[in-house]
Amino acid sequence: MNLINHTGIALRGGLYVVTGEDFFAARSYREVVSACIEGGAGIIQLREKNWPASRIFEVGREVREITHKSGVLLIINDRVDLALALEADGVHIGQEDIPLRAVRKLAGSKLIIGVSVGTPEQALEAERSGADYIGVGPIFPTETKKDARFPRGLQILTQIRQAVSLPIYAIGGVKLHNVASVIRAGADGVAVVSAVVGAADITDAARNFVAEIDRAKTIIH
Ligand code: TZP
Ligand code: MG
Repeated sequence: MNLINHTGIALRGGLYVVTGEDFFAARSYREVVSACIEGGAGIIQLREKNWPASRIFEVGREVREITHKSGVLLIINDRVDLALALEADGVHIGQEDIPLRAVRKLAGSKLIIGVSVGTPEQALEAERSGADYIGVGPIFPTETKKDARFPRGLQILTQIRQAVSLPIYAIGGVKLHNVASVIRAGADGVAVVSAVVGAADITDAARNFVAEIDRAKTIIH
């Protein structure tokens, strides 16, 4: 895994929690994000597809404060402008967002840039264009992303692991029972929405994920 990225912040895999207020069951952003961090999440991605920028900024400021205090990375979904304005650690873009090279031009070395990929070709292109990590998926079926492509299965992780040296986060339908399989297939970490932020006990869920990732890694190495 290539740990040196544009910002100098090392990405070591582990638990990467992606938000979505729809799953919070009336709990606040503060409560949910704090619980994720207490459970050991190393990265929080603020992802609210249907919110106006003003609301993302407002909530983002609160999340920035919480993540900053605890040394957890904050990544903003889609919007490089909001990531810069919030002094987040990074931005996450998909294949249909502003192209990576253009985002890098705007962000320079201020932001980690993560890219969603679904094929080895997209992974190679992301690496060549200066991505700092990739999200690979959807690995398993998921109800969370309505426009998600077909599940790629574990073999895509192995193929992409062979193609690039970027840190890989597996996403899509990742649950406690299949975490070990995605790590074994080549992922460095897992990006999870519903199984963490939708859990009745978020701290406990995050803690279990972290333990399972660590366990899977010791078995491999
Ligand atoms: N990108 C690919 S699948 C997905 C995203 C954002 C949703 C993952 O959500 P869940 O609830 O962990 O399956
Ligand atoms: Mg996007």
